[in-house]
Amino acid sequence: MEVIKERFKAKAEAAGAEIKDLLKEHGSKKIGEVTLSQIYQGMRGITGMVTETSLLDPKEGIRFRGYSIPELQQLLPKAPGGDEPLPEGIFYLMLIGEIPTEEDVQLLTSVWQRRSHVPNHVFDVIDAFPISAHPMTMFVAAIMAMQTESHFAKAYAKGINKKDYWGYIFEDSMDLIARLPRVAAYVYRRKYKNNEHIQPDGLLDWAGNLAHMMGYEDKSFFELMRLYMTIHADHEGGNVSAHTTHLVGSSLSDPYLCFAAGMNGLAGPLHGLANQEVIKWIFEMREELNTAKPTPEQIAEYVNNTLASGKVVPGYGHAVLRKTDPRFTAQMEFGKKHMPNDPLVQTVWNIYDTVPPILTALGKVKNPWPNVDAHSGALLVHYGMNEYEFYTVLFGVSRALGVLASLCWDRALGFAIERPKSVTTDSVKAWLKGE
Ligand code: CMX
Repeated sequence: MEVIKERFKAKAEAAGAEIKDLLKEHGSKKIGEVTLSQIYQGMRGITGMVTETSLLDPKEGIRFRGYSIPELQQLLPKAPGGDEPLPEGIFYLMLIGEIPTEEDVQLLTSVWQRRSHVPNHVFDVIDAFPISAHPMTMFVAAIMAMQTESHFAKAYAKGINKKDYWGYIFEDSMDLIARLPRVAAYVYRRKYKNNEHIQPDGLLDWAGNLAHMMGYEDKSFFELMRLYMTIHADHEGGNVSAHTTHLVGSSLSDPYLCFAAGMNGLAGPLHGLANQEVIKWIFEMREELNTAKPTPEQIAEYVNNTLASGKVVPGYGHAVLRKTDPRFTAQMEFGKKHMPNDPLVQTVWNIYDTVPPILTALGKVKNPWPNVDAHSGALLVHYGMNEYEFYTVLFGVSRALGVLASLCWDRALGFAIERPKSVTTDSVKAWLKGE
């Protein structure tokens, strides 16, 4: 681990020096303007923070350190005999800024295996919930329970130089990422599999082990988990889970507190919970229509009914993207390869043909195209994972890679506590009158 930590330190020091010079020369330049509408409408389009790990282009989709998802599917190391990238690789890329070698990825796999021990009290916390509790609630509570292990919190209490913050944040982030598959699998098996748990397999990679501990042994499910964990990892800095983690971190909360906060945001239906909403919505559609594969006409009618009842079509639309999400496309390719005849997967594709023109016709939806959540559930159901309330936990395990790599950068670059200005409508009215 020391090798990766040293590499990160060298990269962050060089970046820090570059940013210092950049601000010295250009610090007073304007990067944008803010309209009154924007501050009332979710700050959409306001450039207001730096996130080094990935950048979202409205037309092209996400790029991780400059690389698109199809490029990463080519370039990142794979498991032996596998076709999909190992998520260890995308974490390395986001943290260090370079495509990792096979050895770099193997090193991360073995470090995360070694650090994956979860203290018993964390399981006690999960066990204390009624079985009816939402898996995201158990997941977040377990993350909070693990905060007892924070190196940063302990060191800060003793007193540390601010130049050393990043090192503790780095160690906590590694521990937390290493532990998440065990925690997620425990939540899954507690809630859905009679509390019968499966021990980690010391020979498996991070995502493979998650699949194994959840109880799925099909090798193509391992591949799905590797792809899933790679493509959900990061989506630049302004989305709710990334921004929350970053914001909470700016007050020097440790990575456990920051990540738990971010996960509370991911649990909202307009963000990460949309993946469960999509499958719930399709299951309800099939039940109402009494068919496993509704026709395009039936889908169109169902979509119109959804809209008429004042609901959103889950899995469609995006605050920044203005085309089909490449994460949707990557999952569609996976579906074509592994399960082209699955009726649920085909329904997802029929919805893709049907929904965009309907949303476009509304005239107000800025992006009628599918996002990542429109596809993920159908792939999971194919392997028998019907428990859709659990899907956001999987999203969360993956999201840790991006938001925690970012948190390491935040502290290494010494970013300040976030404190944007807010106004009241009365103060806006006074400002408009020139008072
Ligand atoms: N179905 C119906 N209406 C939609 C819609 C959809 N899928 N997407 C947007 N709209 C509506 C909005 O509700 C809004 O309506 P009002 O003016 O009546 O309030 C109008 O279109 C304009 O919204 P927008 O500017 O296009 O979208 P926003 O940036 O405000 O919101 C998002 C983006 C994702 C919250 C929204 O598209 C949505 O609710 N989609 C469905 C939920 C979803 O799939 N979320 C997952 C996003 C990905 C993720 O974070 O995981």
